[in-house]
Amino acid sequence: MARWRPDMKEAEATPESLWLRRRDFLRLGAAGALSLAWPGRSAAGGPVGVPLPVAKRVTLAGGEALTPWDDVTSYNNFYELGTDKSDPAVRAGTLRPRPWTVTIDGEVKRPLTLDVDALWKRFPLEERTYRMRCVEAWSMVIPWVGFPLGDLLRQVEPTSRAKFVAFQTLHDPAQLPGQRRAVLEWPYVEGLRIDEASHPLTLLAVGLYGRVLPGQNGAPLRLVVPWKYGFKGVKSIVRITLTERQPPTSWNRLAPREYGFHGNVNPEVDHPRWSQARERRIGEFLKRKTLPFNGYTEVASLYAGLDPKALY
Ligand SMILES: Nc1nc2c(c(=O)[nH]1)N[C@H]1C(S)=C(S)[C@@H](COP(=O)(O)O)O[C@H]1N2
Ligand SMILES: [Mo]
Repeated sequence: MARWRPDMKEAEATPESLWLRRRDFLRLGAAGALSLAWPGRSAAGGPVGVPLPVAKRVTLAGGEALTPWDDVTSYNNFYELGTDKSDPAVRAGTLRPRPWTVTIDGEVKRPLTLDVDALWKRFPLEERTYRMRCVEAWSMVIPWVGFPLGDLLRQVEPTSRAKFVAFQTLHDPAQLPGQRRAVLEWPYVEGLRIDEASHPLTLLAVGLYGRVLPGQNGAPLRLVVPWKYGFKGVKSIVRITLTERQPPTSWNRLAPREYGFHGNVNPEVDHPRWSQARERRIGEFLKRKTLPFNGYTEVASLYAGLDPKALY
């Protein structure tokens, strides 16, 4: 099978599963047809890849300018594809995000195992433009395409014992050669409390800029939690497990003094080795102030009574 590239023509990529069929157009109506036309501007450096049917657009970044496609897809953290920011874009060709199976299991009444394209087709896709803040004090504004994780959780019907949601990245050193080195314990794992996972801002993303996710950004399915540091946004997910106990998380396991379970953006709590008060927006020269919860203060009620240090 040909190596999967984000700029593949529909006909070269996994057939059928990625094609927009006539009934998708009919279901989506005018909004769907418009969204297909929109990302089609193919100016140099613009979005490439298979278009996704976006049913709705929501901008939640206070009118701040989008980070260009080129930056979003060439300055990445994805240690399974190398530890330099430029590595993932160069090496993403080893990752084969189609076909791809995702399992949702654990404390649920209706566990699911299905193809990733069958999964997203259960939900109307939304474009959500979010500020994203990495723990390393850089940030971007990214138009993700995905659906609320809460919508999926409702379909699998959590049991009364479900308190947390655990996520797992693919473990396959042939596709993710960085897993041959023990920089982290593999596979990469992350977790949320179930109330965080069900919050309407929490997305499972399958695309950005209207196109399918490139490998370096966590194809075919990744988590996006805009009020938390970027490390919570686990990429290339194969399994989502609802649990009674708090699951282990990769960066917390490696350096518990530096990375908490919550990972909420908090300008007042410094990382032990640097300040979190300011950030460099990729593409800008002067640093800007970091906002509490990355500006998404509507989530503060989730943490009432919790020590702000524990937020990190
Ligand atoms: N599997 C996996 N997921 C991961 C990482 C990683 O190394 N491996 N890095 C995290 C970190 S630290 C950040 S900042 C974001 C970066 O996402 P982006 O490259 O799409 O901007 O991915 C997160 N998800
Ligand atoms: Mo990060």
